Amino acid sequence: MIKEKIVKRYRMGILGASTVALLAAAALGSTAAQAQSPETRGANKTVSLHADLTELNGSKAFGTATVVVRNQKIKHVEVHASGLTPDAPHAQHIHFGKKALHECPTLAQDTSGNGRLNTVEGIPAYGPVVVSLTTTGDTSPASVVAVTRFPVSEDGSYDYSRDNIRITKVAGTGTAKEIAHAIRKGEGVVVIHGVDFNGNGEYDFSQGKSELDPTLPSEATDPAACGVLK
Ligand SMILES: [Cu+2]
Repeated sequence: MIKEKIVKRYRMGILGASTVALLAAAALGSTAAQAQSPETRGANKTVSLHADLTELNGSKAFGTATVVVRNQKIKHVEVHASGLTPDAPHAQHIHFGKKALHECPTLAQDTSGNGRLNTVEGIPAYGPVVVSLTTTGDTSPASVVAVTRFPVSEDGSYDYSRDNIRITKVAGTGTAKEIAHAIRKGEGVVVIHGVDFNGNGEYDFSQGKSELDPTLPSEATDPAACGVLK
């Protein structure tokens, strides 16, 4: 009789423990589905991503970016930025590289040792341009320095939004499908460019020519803010 009771208690104990385990598993499952970790959401076709943009090159710029990716299209993108060089155009892109770190660079990537990061020095961290976030017209990497079609910072701020940007194939980086998948996985990086290093109120050649386009000052293309789309 005593033995039976002990066995019964033992069985109940096992049952109790396994019930708790099942409930815990169910709770974990639903949390994972809601949170959509970067690993699991690559399988989904529509994903919303967010980036907190923080300064590069001591620009004091900051902001946020939101991107909704569906299949090979950016259904919607918003960038809100402040603290930028005022009344100047700011090139902005989504960067991604297969071999990149999918991170924002630091001054450790200043390979030239001149104390500032240019756009090319940031490529090991954020990769090449895959989408140009222009206000009108082409949005491919071909528009990387289309300065007349990027947002202008009224008093250092701007609010940008655009719908239905088709992601394109980028030679040496991937197909549209691969790039869209990488962005959904959390490997895309938003970069805003344009830093008035000498504070004279305009982009000038005080820091030399842009490595992207020698007709432009380096100040016009050096990275000012950056954030990883997660
Ligand atoms: Cu860029």
